[in-house]
Amino acid sequence: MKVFQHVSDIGDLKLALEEALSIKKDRYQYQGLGKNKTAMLIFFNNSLRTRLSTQKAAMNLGMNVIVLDVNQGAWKLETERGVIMDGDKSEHLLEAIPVMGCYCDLIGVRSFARFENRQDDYEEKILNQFIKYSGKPVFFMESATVHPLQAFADLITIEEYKRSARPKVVLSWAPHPKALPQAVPNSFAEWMNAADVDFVVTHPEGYELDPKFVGDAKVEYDQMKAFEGADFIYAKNWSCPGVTRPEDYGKVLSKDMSWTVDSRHMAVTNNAFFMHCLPVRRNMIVTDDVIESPTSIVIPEAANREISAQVVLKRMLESL
Ligand code: AN0
Ligand code: CP
Repeated sequence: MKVFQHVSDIGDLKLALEEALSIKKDRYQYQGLGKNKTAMLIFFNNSLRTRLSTQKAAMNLGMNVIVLDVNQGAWKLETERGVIMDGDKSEHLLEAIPVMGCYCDLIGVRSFARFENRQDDYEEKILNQFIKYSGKPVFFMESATVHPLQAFADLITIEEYKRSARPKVVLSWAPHPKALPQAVPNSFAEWMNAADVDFVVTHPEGYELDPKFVGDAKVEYDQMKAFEGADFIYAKNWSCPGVTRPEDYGKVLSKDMSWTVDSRHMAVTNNAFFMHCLPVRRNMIVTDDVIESPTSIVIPEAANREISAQVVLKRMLESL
């Protein structure tokens, strides 16, 4: 695997899940694979889980790890070509990327949507430059439009907790004070569409996800109706994807607190498990009692980030 961006990059999902569960049983079984290999993790944005779980996964494989917070100590980077660099940016991405590539065997990059220009974000302008100029396999650690390590961990979690062959999984928009990217819901939708689940998306009007990711998944605008009989509730805020009105891209269109997942919502489900990628704002996205309830699986879900990262790194190491 040279790029990990879309669900299609992982190949057969059943095989990937089997591999994940086998690694979870013995996460040190491939310790020799990463000997004298270096993973470089580049962060343009904050992280807790991605940073720690990916480092842990690399160490489980016997790799060395280098982590760079671009905004803490590195030179400020220009990303546009053709700019006269007489401002505060000291270095261009076009030099920085191949230099980073010199010091490692695999590169992971986190670079969120900037919300300046929908086309730039949806064309993955930053990550594509890493693919093009680093000379190394690149895995996405949340880009402008996708968060595949999260979606893979979510799928592993659903596989572990499901009580029926084809569970009903509901992705629900929930309110948040600030504009958040669409990467998590985009990838979740893409992966759920590829998995053996009954997938439903619910959100207020105007929050329609890009068809490239949501495909022909069922969209139900009535949140309570969507929740009926659900086996898994996956809550997440996202800002306007700008599908129907491009001028609204990245805007907060609603802060409707009736969409906060609470016990009234959970009561109509099939005793559903509650999921969220974290970090989560309590009593905005979900109430204290729901996230603290016995059916909340947000911690095991986060734990599976180590496993999804390890499958991806293992496959990249195997194809070096
Ligand atoms: C980010 C997001 O919504 O994309 C990261 C989630 C994994 N969340 C925040 O910035 C709060
Ligand atoms: N879920 C997730 O990616 O968390 P971090 O932003 O803390 O890495």
